[in-house]
Amino acid sequence: MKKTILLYYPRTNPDLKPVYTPLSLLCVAKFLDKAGYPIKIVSENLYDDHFGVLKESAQESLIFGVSAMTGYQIYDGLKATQLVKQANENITVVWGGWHPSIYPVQTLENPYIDVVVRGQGERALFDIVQRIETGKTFEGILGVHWKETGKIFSNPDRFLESLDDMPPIPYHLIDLEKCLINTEFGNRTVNYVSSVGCPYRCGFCCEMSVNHRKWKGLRANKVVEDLERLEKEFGVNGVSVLESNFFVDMKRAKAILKGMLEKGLTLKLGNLDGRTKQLAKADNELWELLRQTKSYSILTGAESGDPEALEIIKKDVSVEDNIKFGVKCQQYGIKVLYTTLVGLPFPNCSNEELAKKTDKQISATVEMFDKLLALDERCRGQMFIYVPYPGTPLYNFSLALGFKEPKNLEGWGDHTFYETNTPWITKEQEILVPMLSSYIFMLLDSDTLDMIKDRVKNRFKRTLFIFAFKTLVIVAKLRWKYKFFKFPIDYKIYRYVRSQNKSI
Ligand code: B12
Ligand code: SF4
Repeated sequence: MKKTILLYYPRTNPDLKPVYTPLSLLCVAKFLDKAGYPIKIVSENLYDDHFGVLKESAQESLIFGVSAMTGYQIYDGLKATQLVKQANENITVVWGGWHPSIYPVQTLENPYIDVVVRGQGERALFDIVQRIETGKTFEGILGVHWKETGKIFSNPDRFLESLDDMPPIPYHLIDLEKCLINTEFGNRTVNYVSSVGCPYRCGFCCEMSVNHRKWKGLRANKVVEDLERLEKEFGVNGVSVLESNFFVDMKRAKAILKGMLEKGLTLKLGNLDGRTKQLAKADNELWELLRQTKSYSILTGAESGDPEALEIIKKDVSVEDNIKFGVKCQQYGIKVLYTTLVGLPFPNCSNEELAKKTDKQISATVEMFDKLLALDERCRGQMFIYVPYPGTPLYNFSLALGFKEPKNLEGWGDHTFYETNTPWITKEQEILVPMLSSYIFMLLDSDTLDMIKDRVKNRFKRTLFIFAFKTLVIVAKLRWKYKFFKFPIDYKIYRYVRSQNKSI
């Protein structure tokens, strides 16, 4: 009998319980599931006592796979790995995902980790399992680093493989009901992925070093089949498409939308990721199809209202592209989630110069948002303080400017985007940016209240909550109108209330 493949999706945020579909693990299980291996995917939202489940399942499992982005997932993933290794010292521990892909050797230097998969994991994990079963080494499995008698070995990179030759995402492996979330576009929304990679070169993004500017999209008819299955089998009414760039192949994007119409699908797509310049130039057929399928929202990295910042990022879009795109979305009734970054690392600048540049980036971005958010009150702005992520072009600039790099895997577990890591950000900027992003912009988004009010279960408390929320919306609108962000007493009260009610 085949032994169990045990997979763990660690928590991403120290304060919030995960609610997501563990997409990366469902994907790496594709071939193993097809070949009949028993697979157990564990995450905090799937099991109440998730560490208890890991401990118990470790004994009968062949392999323990962990997925990790840089940051808190490493901390939580290491806790789980130690626990599993203590329960079964013969289990092979495999780490994959973005962080191990960038730092395979440092990841393997951790005594509990045996194998690292760089990049796409579907076929690599299947091959690893086969080799363990037949007692062979991992030599020749593309994209794999491994440890043997204390020495680290590596195989060449695995370049992106077509998704068309893979089995569909095996959603049946988890209790999907526990991963359905309430979004603006459906109270039974699930995460889905239809492509991998991105051909662009943004300086803060690790796509380039992990996927080498390649992109592969699942054939349109297969995407439509997946969507049909999600709607008919699982009763899904919203699909959050989580990938780097949905719109790289416009013909494919249109064929997916046409296919949805032909099949009469009613689920709504949301968070479709795309670039403002390409979308602003897209023909009306695409926009019409987005409207007809009632596609709800596009997520785009507008990045900045400051041309100097766009230049250093090598975003290859202009502020005008961002505005043109916003106007197009407004014409076709599509909500936009705009992400932006401030506090970028310009080489050879002092901390004072960088702080001044950051102020300029904040003002220019606020000015851009003034135009973009006025187009549609559902639009959501987001502004993050730049966090250096390894494997990105801007990372080396940050090191030269005094960013202190963690020296081992445990250290990367403390590297979070919730705290400022760069020395040039001032205390005022540290308060203003999150105030704009997670308070003012959140309140200006007219969808927010509907999306979160049901999280307050008690009817009386819900009525109070709605009243308080609407009052804060008035305050936020006034602050935004006059661009007055001083004396943030309202923001401090809001943060206090939130810290006491983490479910909201
Ligand atoms: C959804 C998402 C999130 C969600 C994750 C929750 C969830 N489960 O849905 C949330 C909102 C929490 C999130 C947060 C953040 N994210 Co994010 N996120 C993504 C996004 C858009 C999709 C992830 C996804 O599901 N992809 C689909 C799956 C199938 O792909 P995958 O995860 O890459 O998995 C494949 C391989 O990596 C590998 N693999 C993965 N795990 C494993 C495990 C094993 C055992 C094996 C063998 C292989 C393997 O095989 C898989 C199949 O081929 C990616 C971009 C992207 N294109 O992936 C960014 C991305 C992962 N996020 C990123 C960042 C920077 C963040 C944030 C830090 C910043 C921010 N401002 O948002 C935060 C904080 C997270 C933290 N560390 O605490 C970066 C990662 C940088 C890094 N060094 O880790 C990415 C790559 C975006 C980017 N291009 O810069 N994110
Ligand atoms: S930021 Fe977006 S557009 Fe730029 S390289 Fe990364 S995924 Fe591509």
